[in-house]
Parts: sequence; structure tokens; C-alpha cells
Amino acid sequence: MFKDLENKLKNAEKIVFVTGAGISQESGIPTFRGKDGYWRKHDPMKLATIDAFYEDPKLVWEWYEDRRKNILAAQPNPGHKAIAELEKYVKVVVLTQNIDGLHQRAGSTNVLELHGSIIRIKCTVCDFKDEVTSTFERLPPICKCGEMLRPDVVWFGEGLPQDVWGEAINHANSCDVMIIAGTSLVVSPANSLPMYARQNNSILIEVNPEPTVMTSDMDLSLQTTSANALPQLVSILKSDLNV
Ligand code: BJW
Ligand code: ZN
Repeated sequence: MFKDLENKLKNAEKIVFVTGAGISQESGIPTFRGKDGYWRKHDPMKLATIDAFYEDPKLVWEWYEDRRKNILAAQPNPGHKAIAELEKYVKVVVLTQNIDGLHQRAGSTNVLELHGSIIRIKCTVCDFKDEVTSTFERLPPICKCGEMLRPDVVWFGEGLPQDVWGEAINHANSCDVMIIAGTSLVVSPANSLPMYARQNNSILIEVNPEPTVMTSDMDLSLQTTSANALPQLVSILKSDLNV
């Protein structure tokens, strides 16, 4: 079993990371469902659905503005940096549910944002999209067309950007190793990505201090934090890879 695992790791040509809120926890960004997670204090249906947004746009915007300030002040941690470092040795793709941009800031160049980005805004009606890092004077901000602007993120009940999701499936279908870090794997469709990788007979490795709904499906489960495990894992991969 371990010989098989070792051989597959050595010969890996493409490694895909699937990441979630837990990978940014050590950068000071709260998770959703963990201890101190957002959904422990707030009802997701009141903050992360289009109905909630139309019900109380100011409240939803205030939540995103608070998070944006925290995210812009945060720094990538050793987990993000280790993933970026691995790109020097093998093809790496990051499929992230996070909207914080920390993978890109750590240096990863091939990142697909499944749930959008907190830096981007879009109009609720017209095609207007923009990137914003400053704060708004009035909430909710209004588009030139007179309608409300919203964060360009994916809320419950909304489809993922089709092109991004299509590419994510292709990468999951064609990777040799999938490393799943810092996600509870309860939110669909992102939680189906390990199944696509499994169909390709790829190795599944999970990094999470807590067991998840898919821990028993993993080839290897590292029950520790990503800032602890990923630098070690990447250094083993670097020395194992036939590069
Ligand atoms: C560490 C760590 C450390 C801690 N190191 N690890 C009924 C009504 C409406 C929808 C549905 C429904 N039933 C099912 C659905 C589908 C729904 C869904 O999956 N719901 C489930 C929750 C039941 N999915 C959707 O709606 C998706 N769209 C969709 O399916 O479209 C098709 C469709 C369209 C139209 C009609 C019908 C279907 C969209 C999902 C969008 C998710 N949006 C959010 C918020 C927006 C972005 C934002 O503001 O940030 O995305 S919710 C939130 O969950 C956020 C995250 O990206 C996402 C995933 O969470 P994640 O990353 O896994 O975080 P946590 O907190 O859950 O886990 C953190 C983990 O880290 C834990 O395991 C810790 O142990 C660990 N950890 N410290 C490593 N240091
Ligand atoms: Zn508009």
C-alpha cells in the first residue's frame, strides 16, 4: 500500500489542491463551520443568499466590508506559501472555495476561484464588474445604471461560474494527486471534486485537524493544521518527485 503510494507520488505530473476556509484560518480569517466560524454566530440564509441580499442589502454589505478589511490586512501563511513553492517542481493547480485571494498573494499562478472573490463587485442588473480594495462611502453601493452592486461571490442557491467549474472538473479528472486542505467538504458542488479525482485513480490526501465526511475515503489523512502539514508535505513531495 505505502509502496504504491510512494511510487504514485514520485511519478506525479500534476498535483491539484482543493482548499477551503481552514487554510486561511492561520492567517487570522475565520472559517464558517469551525470553532468561532461565521455560521456559529450568523444564519447563512440571512447573509449568503440573494434573497437575504434583497431583504437587507446594507447588512450583507456590512458583513462583506468587515471581512474585506480583515482579508486585506491578512498575510498568506506557511500553508499558502508551501503550495506556491511546489509550482517550481511540478504542475500545480489550486481549486479554492476561498474568496480571499491569499493563494495568489502567496505566489500561486494557477488558481481557480470556485466561489468568486471579495475584491470583485458586480451589478445586480447590468454587466458591470470591477475590482475594489477601498471602502465604500455608502452601503449598498450603486452602479452607474442606478441598480445595486453586490460582491462577486457565489451564494447558496447560485450556480458556480460555468467556465471555472468546467475547468475545475477537468483538472480534478486529470490529476495524479489531490490534496484537500482546510475544507469541511459539506458544500456542493465543490465537495464532488475528490470523487472526480478518485475516478482518475489519483491519490487523495486530506489535511484537516478534524475528521470530515470524506476522511475515510482518503489514502492519507493528516489530522493537523495546514500551516503545519503543508510545508512538510511539500518538502517530502519535492524530494520524492522525479524532477
Ligand atoms: C483547518 C484549520 C487549519 C480549521 N488548517 N484546516 C438547500 C438550499 C439551498 C442550497 C442547497 C440546499 N441544499 C443543498 C444546497 C446546495 C448548496 C450546499 O451545498 N449546501 C450545503 C451547506 C447543504 N450549494 C450551493 O448552493 C452552491 N451552488 C449550487 O449548488 O448551485 C447549483 C444550483 C443552482 C441553483 C439552484 C439549485 C442548485 C453554492 C455554494 C456557495 C457557498 N457560498 C459560501 C459563501 C459565499 C462566499 C463567501 O462569502 O466566503 O462559500 S458558504 C461557505 O461555505 C463559503 C465557503 O467557500 C463554503 C465552504 O466552506 P469551507 O471552506 O469548507 O469552510 P468550513 O468552515 O465549512 O470548513 C473549514 C474546515 O477547515 C473545517 O473542516 C475545519 O476543521 C478546518 N480547519 N482550521 C486546516 N488551521
Ligand atoms: Zn449596473
